[in-house]
Amino acid sequence: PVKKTKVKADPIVEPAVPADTCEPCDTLGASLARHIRYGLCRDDHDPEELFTAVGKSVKEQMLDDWRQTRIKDNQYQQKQVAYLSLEFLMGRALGNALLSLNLTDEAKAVLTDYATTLEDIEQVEHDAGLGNGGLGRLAACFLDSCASLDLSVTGYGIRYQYGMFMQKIVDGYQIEQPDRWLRHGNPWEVRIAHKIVTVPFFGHTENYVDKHGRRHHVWTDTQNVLAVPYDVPIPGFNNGRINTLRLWKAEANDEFDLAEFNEGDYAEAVATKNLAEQITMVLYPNDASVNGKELRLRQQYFLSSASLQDLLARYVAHYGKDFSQFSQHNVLQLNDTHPSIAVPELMRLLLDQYELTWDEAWAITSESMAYTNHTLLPEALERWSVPMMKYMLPRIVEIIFEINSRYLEQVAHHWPGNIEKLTSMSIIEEGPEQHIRMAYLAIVASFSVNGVAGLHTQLLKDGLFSDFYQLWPEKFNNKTNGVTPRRWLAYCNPKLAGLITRRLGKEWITDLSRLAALNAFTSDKAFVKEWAEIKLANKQALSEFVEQECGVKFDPSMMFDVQVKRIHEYKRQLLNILHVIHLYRRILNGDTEGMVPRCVLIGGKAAPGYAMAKQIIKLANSVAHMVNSDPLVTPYLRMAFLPNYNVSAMEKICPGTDLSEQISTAGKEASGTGNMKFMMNGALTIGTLDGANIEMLEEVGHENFFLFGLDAAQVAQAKVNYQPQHIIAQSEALSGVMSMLKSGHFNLVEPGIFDHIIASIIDPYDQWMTAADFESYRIAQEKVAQTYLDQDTWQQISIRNSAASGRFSSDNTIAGYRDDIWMKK
Ligand code: B1H
Repeated sequence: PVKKTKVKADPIVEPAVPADTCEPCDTLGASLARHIRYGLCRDDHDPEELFTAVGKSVKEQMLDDWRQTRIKDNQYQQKQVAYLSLEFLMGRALGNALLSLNLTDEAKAVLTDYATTLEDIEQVEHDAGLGNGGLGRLAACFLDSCASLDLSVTGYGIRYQYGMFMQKIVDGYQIEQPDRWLRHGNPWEVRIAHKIVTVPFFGHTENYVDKHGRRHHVWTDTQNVLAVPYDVPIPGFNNGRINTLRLWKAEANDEFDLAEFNEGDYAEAVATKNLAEQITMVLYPNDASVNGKELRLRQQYFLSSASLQDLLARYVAHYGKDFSQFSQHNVLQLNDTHPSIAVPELMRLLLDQYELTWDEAWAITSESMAYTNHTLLPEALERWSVPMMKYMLPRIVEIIFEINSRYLEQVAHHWPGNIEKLTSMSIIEEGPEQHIRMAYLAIVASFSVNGVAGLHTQLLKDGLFSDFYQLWPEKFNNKTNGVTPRRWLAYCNPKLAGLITRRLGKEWITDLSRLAALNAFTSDKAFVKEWAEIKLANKQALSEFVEQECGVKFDPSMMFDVQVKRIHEYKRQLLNILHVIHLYRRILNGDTEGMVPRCVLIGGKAAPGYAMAKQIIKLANSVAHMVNSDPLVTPYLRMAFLPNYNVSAMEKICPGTDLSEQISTAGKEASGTGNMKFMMNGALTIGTLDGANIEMLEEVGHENFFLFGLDAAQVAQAKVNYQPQHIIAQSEALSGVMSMLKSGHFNLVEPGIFDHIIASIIDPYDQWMTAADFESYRIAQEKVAQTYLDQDTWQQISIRNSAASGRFSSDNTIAGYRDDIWMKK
């Protein structure tokens, strides 16, 4: 059957009657009482149920504003932005929602009636871990900033049944467990059954010429999957705007295999429907590396198609089928190439469903797509096999080839006679099997291509995408990442936020540049004292958390030295561990002169298939074990590996950190965002000239930042003739560390388990150049210790770091996206 879904112009009707004539929403207290009395159906309830009732009550407080926001935005008074992302690492929502709605005090008061505290209820909420790390958390910070800046931005993502896996540590090894975050339901989401769309897969294409001589394409015999939207409210900060995060769930449609059905295989026929629902079952847990699995491509297409159909239906409801205005009113921001299959999908919908011409469709597509690149690492660049894609999405492949052939004409025009350019710049990579280069597809179709920090964007222009930069310099721009000051200061560090507000007023919460005024207080003794006391109290709280999670006692009088992020060789947790071993050796040798007692915390998840990252976790745990079990060592040094690092853990960690470790090999970390959270909360940074560190250093000044290591250019240089063995031989400290590692001191009962790690350090092809930066890191760490000994100076530098963090508010970043990309023209 030739399937051609009729496009129904579904006018968006918001019946005025109910909301305008019924009683206004209950107070939070009344609403909670109602949920507990009528929502739980029984009198005994566990903490999860109480949390659910609280969440539903808080959601109710948003419903009127949510509706008003939706009605207003359906008028297209401002440009509509769709932020497409395979990841939204939201974390917990309760505390943040209360802060945004200015309901925190009311909630605290209400909960006293239930013999509990807001804090206890907040801890019950399961993190929404729908992301891997920085890229997913950035999307979450952006949603907060967009709503707070009163921008009409909808996040489109996937409602994974299982988010980022839970990490357990057993005998020092990472064990992955499923994250059943929806087990107790999700009070924030609303299933919107009347906005379900259908996403096609498989089948084949046919084309024919009609009596007017027009060629038509049909993609037929498809297997269709339902995409069901679940909406989550995104409240702006105290401004009445409630934006939407629309997460798609895959469900089977009601088309059964009738033959099977009638042959009596009823159960079999129904069971095959599970295949459809697999699409949104689980988040792929690879950070900064691709997983070429077919199911991942299905997720990407599912998200892209559902979101575009949604967007187009909404547009048609308001403007009818005149798409000439589309790009004036809509923009799609692609969070890396993961949703870049939206490019040919938008073409397909415009060509095949709405019957536009190629030129019309291409004008619309290329004027509405914008692409953000998040990494230069070759292992993270997506390439999809053409045969696989042909089988799964035949019509999409036809469109990609057509885009490519038209685009290559431009390349040929720009570089006449240069066949090599045609090959190297083609969207299709030739080889034993053809592949689609998704980044090239995204660049060709986008009017904006941005990197996520100054250095990163420069490296894109000079290296990875230099040909494209020559062809279309105007497309390229930088948008340095940021983090939301609501969650990452106001909410997670109430003590420090309170002090800042008492001195500066509360405007900093929506204008973080105001923190610069803190510099004036560095000579105010009482202020500095209070600043230090707050850090100490936060360290006390963090030490309780560490003891509970790791069973290791961190003494708040010691320096808290923290590295939490995904485990990856380029992030060089290994360098940190080598330094711990160095300190450990010094203590064993009685060389404790000038040493500052420190507690080193490392946390992060390794991709389940990343063997080296998993060995690094084991090494961290083994070293921690040796350090912590020697009473001669623990007065000077303690170490813990924190299991299951996630958003809510960071909310406890960053307020209590003295020293933030941002020690990636220069040129490898596109931006980093944890670095900014620590800085806002007054941590000092030890770091390389990489990613956004460079801009942090620019803001705070060299005297307030512990810089070390090769820069990106030097890394490229040093690679040519890298001799780690030689470097090790020249460093007494590193030689000592290496011999201790080799001696098996940390793996007495498991001989050989660290051989790969040792080999990687002495490998002349070690891309991450751990040995090259060791000495300079060690010296920078000595400077850290010296500085820490003078607590007055340390606290002043801490204040200066907070004061200089204003630029790294995601409000600032989003203002840039708004002005330079979304509202351009
Ligand atoms: C970042 C990723 C990423 N860059 C592939 N790339 C993924 C790549 O599931 N996958 O296939 C998942 C994630 N993530 C990070 O983005 C960068 O490493 C950080 O430096 C940066 O701060 C962050 C946000 O821009």
